Amino acid sequence: MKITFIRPNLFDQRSTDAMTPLCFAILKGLTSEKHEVVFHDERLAPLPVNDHPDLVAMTVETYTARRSYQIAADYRRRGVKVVMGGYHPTFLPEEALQFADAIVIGDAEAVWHQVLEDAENNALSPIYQGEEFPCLDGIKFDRSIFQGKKYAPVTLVQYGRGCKYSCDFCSIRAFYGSNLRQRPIGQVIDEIKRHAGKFLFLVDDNIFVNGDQARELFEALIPLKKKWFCQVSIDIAKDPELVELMRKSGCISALFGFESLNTDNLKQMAKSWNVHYGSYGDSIRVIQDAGIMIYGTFVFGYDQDTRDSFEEAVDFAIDHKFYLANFNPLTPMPGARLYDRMVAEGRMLYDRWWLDENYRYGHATFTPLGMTAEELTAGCFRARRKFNTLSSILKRGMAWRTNMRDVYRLGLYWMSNVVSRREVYRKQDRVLGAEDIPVEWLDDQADVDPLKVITL
Ligand code: B12
Ligand code: SF4
Repeated sequence: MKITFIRPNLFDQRSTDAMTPLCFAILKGLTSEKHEVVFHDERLAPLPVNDHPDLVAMTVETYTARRSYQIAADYRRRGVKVVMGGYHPTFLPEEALQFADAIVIGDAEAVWHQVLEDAENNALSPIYQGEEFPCLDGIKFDRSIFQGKKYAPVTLVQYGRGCKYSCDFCSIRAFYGSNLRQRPIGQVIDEIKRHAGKFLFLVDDNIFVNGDQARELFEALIPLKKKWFCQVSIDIAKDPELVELMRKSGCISALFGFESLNTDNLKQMAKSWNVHYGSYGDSIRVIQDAGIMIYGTFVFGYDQDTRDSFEEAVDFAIDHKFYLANFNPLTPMPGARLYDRMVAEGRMLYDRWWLDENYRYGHATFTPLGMTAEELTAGCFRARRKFNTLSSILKRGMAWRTNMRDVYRLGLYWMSNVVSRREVYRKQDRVLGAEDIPVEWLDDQADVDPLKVITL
């Protein structure tokens, strides 16, 4: 079969910060050599016109759902079968099935061979779902499909899946539940030795799932002399020795979800543990003393937030000389507990914001209690702009222990801040998907009753 893999963008436009989508390295690794595979990443180049493979496989996230459905509709109009997988079809299978011939729920590893066999026999089932979470031992990443494409010069590597925490807004917990899986460390190290350049992004949802495993991973990374980034829960700061080991193993920056400076908000989102082992100030000190640059993320719109919360958070991030920071309106994602609560409380502004032609990227999707939805949108955009002003970049840059510690950090600091500043303006206020495709396409393409509930 001829198979086209597609990574849709949020909008019908190119991005400047695209990274290799690991799910396609996995799918390629699972696909027999007898099939001819072509891969298109819409963030890098426009999709080909009149492509006519036997099967299209797309990865779909909530923010890319509208664009994915538009692309799928175009292929299906020409009689090409489309299979979708990833977060969004997993959470909303009945919606995705209006636009795909088949969907894969959850991880691909256990079912992809069956999808291919059924597609070859022209006998696709609507839904594929593995019986349990597949073991990650032996997983093969075939990165050959990324060759010749202009991705950011960083190698994405996955050690494990899932998170030990359960924040109410989070898609990870909704996707993996309490399941935590790690690959054998030897396999991760071999893969890095074979494929990675100088910079790695360990894409685990939380690299600090448990202290012993993190220690073992960091120790194994030391001899490789790589520079790496990750996402980690801030409770790692309770163990300064482990943080020091993290730095020694090459970690130069880590993303921490601070989310809010208000403890009642943290409680509401089930993230009180953020300040359980030490105040933010104490944790930041441990991390920055070790030389790790902090990428802090904040959300606004929980019940205790007011119009003053934005300024407070952005000043906090600038004063603590964060390497990068993001200030997002809290956005209820289907599948997450927060979404169900907002729907139950009648606070959502759209039926399905991710498909709505009136929704704009960066805008509030629900009515907060402490301000209006417009104030929430404006406050986040203001905070992002303030954090990315030249004076803020210069002020934050003057940090000898972290952002100016060595040539790698300094280079990364400036490059990332320039990109971040540009991205703030590029995405804000944009309609998701291609703007010139009218909203009626949703009804036109629906060949399944949207209200039909599929029993999984
Ligand atoms: C690294 C990363 C990024 C990187 C880019 C990564 C890249 N390659 O381009 C950056 C930082 C740029 C980024 C940006 C964004 N991201 Co991001 N990102 C991630 C992260 C941490 C890892 C992705 C990864 O490599 N996963 C490893 C692969 C192997 O897992 P996977 O993609 O889930 O694939 C498996 C299954 O899902 C399934 N599968 C997936 N697709 C398909 C397709 C088919 C056909 C099949 C059969 C199976 C299948 O099989 C795979 C193997 O088992 C994920 C969290 C996560 N754990 O996935 C968030 C995540 C995907 N991102 C998320 C979001 C929201 C975004 C942004 C929209 C944020 C924003 N507000 O701007 C942007 C979008 C940018 C864009 N242009 O699209 C959310 C999506 C939530 C949702 N419900 O859709 C996630 C889940 C984070 C979270 N905590 O909620 N992201
Ligand atoms: S710590 Fe991060 S990955 Fe874990 S549940 Fe909370 S938001 Fe999700």
